[in-house]
Amino acid sequence: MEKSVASVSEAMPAVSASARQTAPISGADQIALSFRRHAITHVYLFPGGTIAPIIDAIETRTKIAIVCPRNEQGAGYAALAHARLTGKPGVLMVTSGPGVTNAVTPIADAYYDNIPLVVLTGQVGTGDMRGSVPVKQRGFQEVDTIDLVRPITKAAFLVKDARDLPEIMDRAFFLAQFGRQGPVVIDLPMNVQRASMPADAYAPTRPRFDEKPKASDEALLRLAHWIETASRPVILAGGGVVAAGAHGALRRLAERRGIPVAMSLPGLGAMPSSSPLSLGLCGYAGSQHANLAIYNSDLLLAIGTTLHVRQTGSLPERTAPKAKIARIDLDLNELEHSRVPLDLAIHADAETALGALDDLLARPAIGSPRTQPWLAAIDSWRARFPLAVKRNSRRLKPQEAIAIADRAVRGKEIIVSTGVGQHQIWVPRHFAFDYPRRLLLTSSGHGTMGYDLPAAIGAKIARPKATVLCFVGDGSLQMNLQELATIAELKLDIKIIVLDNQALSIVAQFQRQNWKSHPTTGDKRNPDFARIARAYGIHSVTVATAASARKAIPAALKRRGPVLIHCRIDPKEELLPMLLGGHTLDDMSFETSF
Ligand SMILES: Cc1ncc(C[n+]2csc(CCOP(=O)(O)OP(=O)(O)O)c2C)c(N)n1
Repeated sequence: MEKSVASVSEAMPAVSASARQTAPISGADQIALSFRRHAITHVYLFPGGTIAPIIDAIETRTKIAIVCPRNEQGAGYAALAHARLTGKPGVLMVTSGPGVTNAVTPIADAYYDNIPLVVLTGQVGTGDMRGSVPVKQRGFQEVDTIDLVRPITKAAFLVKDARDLPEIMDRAFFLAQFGRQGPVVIDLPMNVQRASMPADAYAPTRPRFDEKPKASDEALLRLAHWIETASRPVILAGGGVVAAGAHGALRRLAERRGIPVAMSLPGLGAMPSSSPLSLGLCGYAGSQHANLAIYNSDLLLAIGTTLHVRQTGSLPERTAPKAKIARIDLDLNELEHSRVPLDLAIHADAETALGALDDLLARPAIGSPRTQPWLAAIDSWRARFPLAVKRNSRRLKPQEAIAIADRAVRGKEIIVSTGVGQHQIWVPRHFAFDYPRRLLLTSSGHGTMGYDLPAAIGAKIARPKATVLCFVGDGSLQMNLQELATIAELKLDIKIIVLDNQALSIVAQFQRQNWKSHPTTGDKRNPDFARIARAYGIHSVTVATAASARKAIPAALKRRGPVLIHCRIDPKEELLPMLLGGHTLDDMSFETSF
């Protein structure tokens, strides 16, 4: 990591009182100053001419660490992971034109998964911008950044006058963190970065974080009554529970009232996998017992979750047909436009609402007897529809590789990142999560292959002491394979477990299920990933059977430094059960499509 750290002393001209009146500073220096105001320790960037002034200001006049992956997407996902793990906005910097277009995907991820991110984009000088003239381009590498990112950001600013910079920077940091978190883009023309201005022209005012919305007493009372009288309650916990730090309040509620908890992908770990009340992942790739519980519930309480198609299936009105449905969310728009019809909408952040609810509820003994028959019914479904691995070939099963890794790292602080595909779902099914000791980083709303490796990089930089595991499919790995170079260069102790089925397998399965045809685009002849890792200077091993995996995976995970474990898994293993389109949650498919 040392290589990327700018270690020159922090001699910002603007902070010296004597220099204040006299020495003007540049727009780029103003940006570095605002990083300091917001206690930014790391910026993730890929360089280019139009952000060179800011890079110079950071490198030569601050102690901020610059992390420079191998392309903008890599920098973006690393910044997202850093933000998730520190709770503070990640900072991404990219150059104009191709730098911006490469960054669009991680910006979209930040938007859909509510991750605070401040993105500084270089831009050609204001005199070179095409403005409203009907030509494609005036400046070299000019692109309409603001128009490109507007629908996937909380706000996007084009700064035309350097004197506006400090205030816009403060607003960006405020907006990224306030309410439902997300990305903010600041587009910075070259001449604005280079303009000089008086250092003392800006007196920062501390933006006041507006109070969190507070649930109405009446709504909470109604919900408390429903909880006290329900016989078959289920909680569906989403990313909002994790983001609000409401996992403690959620666990108290579930344990005191004996309420089982199903989770969305971003909500995983809100209830520990080891708890008998955890139903794990629900929805299209959840378990049949979690989905049966939701479907048969008489009270469904959805907290901090969008209830989108991946959680409910394609028939939202029939998600929980026998239940009263209550929903707690920070985002009023989500409540007003809920996909699933609601009986009660509570506009509040998860922690505040659950705290207030706790005060209202009477205190029964742990594991309320009222729900005992319901928990027993769920347990019988759990036994009837296990997420077991079928031993039908000698080949290593992906589920086994994941379970072996899970056991090998018990007792440690674990951060797991994944790509997108079957492996992204096998991980929650076979690896135990328990937020914040064992947490999952994955691209949920945007579902982006290639999130895996760079997210692991940001995670290891943000939490150097944690064990970072990256479970990645062969397809996802190749989206940002170049980031092996960043891992090797920064000597990041990341363990990469490649679940190689020689296919873009989840899409191939989808094609077979729906069109009964052989999906040739899904078949991939892969390189030897272990040799590729070695070429980057990363230790690697290959396993192809369960017996070899049981020895080699724990041994490889014990090594210090980066390791790539190439698991050649059974290419015929499918993601089952799965909820198909047009089916309700009680009716998952268990049938192979081969
Ligand atoms: C950037 C991007 N392009 C395309 C897709 C569509 N897609 C989703 S999963 C997938 C295949 C993933 O393959 P792999 O990483 O090998 O995972 P597997 O399903 O084999 O576990 C594809 C093509 C996507 N999610 N992201």
